[in-house]
Amino acid sequence: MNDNIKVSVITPLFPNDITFLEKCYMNLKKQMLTDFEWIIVANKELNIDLCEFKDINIHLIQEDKDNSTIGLFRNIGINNSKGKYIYFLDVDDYIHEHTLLSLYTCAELDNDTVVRGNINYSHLTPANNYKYQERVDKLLNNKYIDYRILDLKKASMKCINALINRNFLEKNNIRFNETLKGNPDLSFMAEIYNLANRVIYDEDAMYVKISRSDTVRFPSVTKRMELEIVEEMPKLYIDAVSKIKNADLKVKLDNYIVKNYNKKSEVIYSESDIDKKKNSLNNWSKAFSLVDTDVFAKKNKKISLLIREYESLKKSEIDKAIAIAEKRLPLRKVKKFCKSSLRAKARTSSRALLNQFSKLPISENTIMFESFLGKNMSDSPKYIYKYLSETYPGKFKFVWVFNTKRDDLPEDIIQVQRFSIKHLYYIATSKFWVSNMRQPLWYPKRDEQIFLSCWHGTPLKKLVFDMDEVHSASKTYKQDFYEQSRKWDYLISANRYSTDIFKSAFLFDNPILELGYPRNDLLHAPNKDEISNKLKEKLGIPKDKKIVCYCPTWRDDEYYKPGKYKFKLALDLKRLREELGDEYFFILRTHYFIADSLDTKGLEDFVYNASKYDDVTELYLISDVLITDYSSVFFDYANLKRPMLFFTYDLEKYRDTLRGFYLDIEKDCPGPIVKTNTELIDSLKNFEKLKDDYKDKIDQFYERFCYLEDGNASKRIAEEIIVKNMN
Ligand code: C2G
Repeated sequence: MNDNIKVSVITPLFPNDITFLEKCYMNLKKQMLTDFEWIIVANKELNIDLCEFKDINIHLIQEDKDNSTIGLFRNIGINNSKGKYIYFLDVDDYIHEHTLLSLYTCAELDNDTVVRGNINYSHLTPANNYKYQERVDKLLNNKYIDYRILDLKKASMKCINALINRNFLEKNNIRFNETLKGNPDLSFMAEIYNLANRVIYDEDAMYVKISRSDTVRFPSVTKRMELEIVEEMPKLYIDAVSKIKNADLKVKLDNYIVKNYNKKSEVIYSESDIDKKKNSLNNWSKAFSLVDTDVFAKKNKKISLLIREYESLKKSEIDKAIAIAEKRLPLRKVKKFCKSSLRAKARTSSRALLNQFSKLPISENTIMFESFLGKNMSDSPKYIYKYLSETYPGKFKFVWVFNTKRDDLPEDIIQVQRFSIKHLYYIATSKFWVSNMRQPLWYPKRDEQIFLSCWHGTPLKKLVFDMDEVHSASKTYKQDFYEQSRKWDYLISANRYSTDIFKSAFLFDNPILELGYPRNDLLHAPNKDEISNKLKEKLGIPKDKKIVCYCPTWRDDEYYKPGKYKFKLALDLKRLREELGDEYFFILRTHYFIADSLDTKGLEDFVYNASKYDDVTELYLISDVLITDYSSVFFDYANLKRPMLFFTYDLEKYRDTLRGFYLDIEKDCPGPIVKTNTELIDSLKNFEKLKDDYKDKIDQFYERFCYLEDGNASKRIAEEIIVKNMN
């Protein structure tokens, strides 16, 4: 043992883990405990470049091993470690700055063999350490660290965030089971707990187990080996039981195997090959022969079928267990359906109905349109519909999906209520889907159908697989997106910049139609001024003032629930009216995710709330200046070559924590970045100067992003994808 190395931190590294290495290094670099070594164990063929990682003592071990397992790599780490204590850290997880020092300090108090810290589960890396300032202060001032003795019945069986005395492992020759493909922690920790005279618990030594946001490209070992891990559970349990005598631990292990059999039943019995299924059940039978009978009864006293299943397995009556499971599992599904929410019930029923409708013939001339999840009739779907309706009257059946019934639609539209039976019918039988958003995961798409995805903007904000962490409400955003976008046959792009981003951000490899945005055709209409005047009359917008259109985006971390986001207006409307009311009139429009409504009472002579107005393109047309923040609206508004302002009062947070951008907005955006109402008022008070200052930048911006827009994008895309493909 090398005296000045207090802890050996061991990290197994597999090919999908490389992307997390630097972040893990940065995390360890911040540790308050400094004299530790970081042992990284990987396969020989993995190309690992550590030359930038200079600030900590790293020991990279690369072995030429076939079917390397987590257990094997951790054992190699232990065999090559020099620290007094061993500590396991998974490369994609996070430990607070004080964690190692806190555990080490606790262990050294009474020279204990095992100290466990706390484990928190999250999909986000903690932004700071504030919560543990008191613990940090105690450590800095060598004050007593309070800990408690851990009740083994409550002890975590994970090896992460446990500081283990290395001599204790050597003396008892404790190592991981290297043959197990999944996580071998159970038997390793069971043996340690069984032999240790006590286990202490340091609640403030926090370890954050981070769920990977990108399991498509970087699935963890447990994600990749899901089926093998279930298959191995009986072996892992039997291995663990063979290493212990402690009664509390035996109860814990029994609960583990019984709970997992129940939880993974669908997986276990889904094996179609009967011999494989019986072989797997034989392993469960061997495991159950070791389980104390009363554990079954206690665990699932209500589910008599399940207990009979256990008992059959315990007596190795495999056929009988299968027969019982074939009754129990469908019953469990029905019970789950009955207990599920109305929404979940609707989804299950919809899937069943869709399966029936999918047996019907495809309707070759039917096009199903949807914009912003049924919220309105707008965006590129609207302009593709408009082109086809005007050019080919009577040729197509136009189905539009809305959340609420409308009475202002053109004659040739069939409207359906989103998720109604009629809607399900058209999902299953329409030849074409034209939508600008992701469709629900449960939509089945038939090979004969063509999904034209319009998407909804040239991106400024980092998207999907280009994002690091996901702060928005949906934690499975990346894998959901990947699954949904595999059903898109075509994706529209307004420019080369978007095409390149969509390929990387969406991992999209179907055809991208770089033909301009149909939704911007209106901005190039030959009679756009006449249309603008008519719109102002329709909306009661004054013609004798300059019109400002304020279109902010949403904030990923400010939400009530998925799809329902908060918005706090940062514009001081009263002050703006005082200072600009003679010259300007404001149109306000919140993003379609925003659930909050704007309070414009008493300001009707200065403000029009257009948040519910269908088509933002029409609002661009009647506006002399756009104000936005990080919304993609400005790429479209740039088609008009009119001035715009960027009211980015939360720029640091939005850019540096929430999303990140593809552009340097301070350098690339064709308008001033303003942070306060005062700055905004000053810019608008100097409107002519604003126009002159940014004229060149607006022209350059137009050349870079609007060069394909000529008022005929709808035509090009409708002809290419719909007219040509209609049989
Ligand atoms: N939008 C709108 N009103 C707003 C904001 C946005 O009508 N106040 C519409 C615009 O058509 C805009 C689109 O919604 O182009 C997307 O809005 P963003 O604010 O850009 O945000 P998001 O929905 O996250 O889409 O590639 C585009 C990105 O995916 C951004």
